[in-house]
Amino acid sequence: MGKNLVYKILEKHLVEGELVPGNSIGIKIDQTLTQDSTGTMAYLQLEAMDIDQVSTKRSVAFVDHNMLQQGFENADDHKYIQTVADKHGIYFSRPGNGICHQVFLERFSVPGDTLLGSDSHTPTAGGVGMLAMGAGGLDVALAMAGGAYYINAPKVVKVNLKGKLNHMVAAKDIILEVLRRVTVKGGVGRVFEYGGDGLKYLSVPQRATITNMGAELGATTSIFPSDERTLEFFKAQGREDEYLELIADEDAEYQEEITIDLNELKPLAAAPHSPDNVLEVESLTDIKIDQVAIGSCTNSSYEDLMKVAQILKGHKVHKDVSLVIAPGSRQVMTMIARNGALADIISAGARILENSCGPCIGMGQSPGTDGVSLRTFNRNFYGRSGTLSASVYLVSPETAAVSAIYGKLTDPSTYDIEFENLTVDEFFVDDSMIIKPSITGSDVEVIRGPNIKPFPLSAKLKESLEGKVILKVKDNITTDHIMPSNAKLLPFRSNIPYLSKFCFNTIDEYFPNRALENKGGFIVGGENYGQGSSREHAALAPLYLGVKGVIVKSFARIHKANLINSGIIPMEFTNLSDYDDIDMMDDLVIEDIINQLDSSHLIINNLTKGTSFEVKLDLSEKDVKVLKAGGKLNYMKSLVMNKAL
Ligand code: MIC
Ligand code: SF4
Repeated sequence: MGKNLVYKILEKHLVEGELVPGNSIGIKIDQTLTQDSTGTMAYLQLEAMDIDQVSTKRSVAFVDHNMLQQGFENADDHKYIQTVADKHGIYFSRPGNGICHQVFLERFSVPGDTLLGSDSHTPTAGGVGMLAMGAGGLDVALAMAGGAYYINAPKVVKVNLKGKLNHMVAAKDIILEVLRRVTVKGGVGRVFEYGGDGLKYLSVPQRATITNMGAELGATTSIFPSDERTLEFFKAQGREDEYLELIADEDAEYQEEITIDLNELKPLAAAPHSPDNVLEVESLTDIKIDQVAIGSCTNSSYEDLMKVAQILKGHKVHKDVSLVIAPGSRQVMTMIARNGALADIISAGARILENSCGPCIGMGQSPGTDGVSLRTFNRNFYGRSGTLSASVYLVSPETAAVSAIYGKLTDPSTYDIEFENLTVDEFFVDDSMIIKPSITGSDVEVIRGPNIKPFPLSAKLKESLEGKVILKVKDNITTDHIMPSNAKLLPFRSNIPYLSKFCFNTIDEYFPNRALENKGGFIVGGENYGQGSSREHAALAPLYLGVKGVIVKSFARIHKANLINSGIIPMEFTNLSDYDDIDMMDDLVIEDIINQLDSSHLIINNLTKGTSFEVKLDLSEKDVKVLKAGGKLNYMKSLVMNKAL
């Protein structure tokens, strides 16, 4: 049997373990990316590792999330990231240069390379055949320091795209269809590799929309082959020399397969409050809308905004709709400014935002009370827009722009238009907002503002763990529930003591106090606990509040890794019905945890109920060592000390 693309790349980067689906493997990371809201923590951790220069082929620090500067905090964090990057040999993409995933795709992506990013949408670069994965900041810092990245060798799902998309049906509709079929938890432990005769009609920006939102499947990553369409993109970016052809063997083996007939696909929307709550737009056309937001790392390419401009040209945004648009990068913004498309967008009545994440992460533009917002983004989790009563629908740029004109959700396939000039032979290239690092980092002074506080470290694991159940939650809890992010909280990403006061705030505002009063304890949850972002703050804030273990039906990949890195024990119910028998404030004890961790199961006693139950531990040998040491930084310190002895 021949090889698929994923295993071809993994094989080249394997440094530990055997390449068999499900096995723990270590891989070499070629490139890393960070963004500012996870980057401060990642660089504090890198500094704690005491290395001079990064060992990766290329590492890039972006500033794109915390852009509103309502106080000194964000500006200080930007300066910290700029100086720490300069000192350690890391490229710095200045605020205003664009969203990390869009700029990375344009200027740094390389087919066949591995990329680790402290952002869950790092798989965007899979659009050009990179094996690109999201991770917590500590794992990215370790990769910068030259360490391997550990994952379970994935199952590879072939997504066979047949035929061609119809008029006004978009790449966004393809990934929404995958989400409809696979759900937000169906991708765990899998990589989605795209193939089929439909590929030739999909440009790199369209492919990147699909790999970007593949994160919502819970997948390890998604990838497209690197082919003629990829070469076209690299040529137009003036980076032909970094292009490499990369395709799966004809008889490649896949563990699973999905086929999507593109000719059959219709415009789709993800209804509140989950990206897999997917319906056909034609079934939602009576919904009146208050806001349309176009942008985010999913849909803010030149091609997307050219479509939006051509739809809006000569029309006005409906009087009851606020249309906001954030181009993905300075490259995109400059090009639409120069060719007049931006003028068409502005004269239709759109409000132009800077090239950044903006409303996608709640940095402004929260809808009004009970507002209905159509967004071209990738996540519509409860509360993420900043307005708890808002209803957010995720749609393509085509659906968004047409609906903005009519003031209600509108099926774009009823709109008559022939798009032109969606691609160019040459993108506008100006890398002057990407600062190359100093050659002699030792001379650079790292500037730290007063908002940067030390991050919490767990203590070495004790003989037994005991505590109360201080929170019981249901299925599909997101990291936006655990550690909400919005314009008010994002400036405190390097201040865990302050952030922890808001932990689980949208679900249970008394949680932080209860945790402190009870000196921590356990969290009990349902399926897919911790889905969504890579923010390790969703582990560090609970750690600060004394959380010792999380017992759930199943975990999302990145959050589970972040819990282990923080020294919090992730446990899964062996019998799912045991979830029903635990109540808030039950007293739990795990005896002899040090020895129990060495097995694949452990027993928890519920003292309140006088019962005991079994949980599964899906941990590698290394994970167990990390947990016993009280987290990854402690574990690494112990390795260094042992070497010194
Ligand atoms: C997101 O889209 O949720 C974020 C904000 O980009 C996060 C990172 C963060 O929380 O800073 C992500 O996707 O990992
Ligand atoms: Fe930024 Fe939104 Fe993309 Fe996250 S999903 S990186 S917040 S644009």
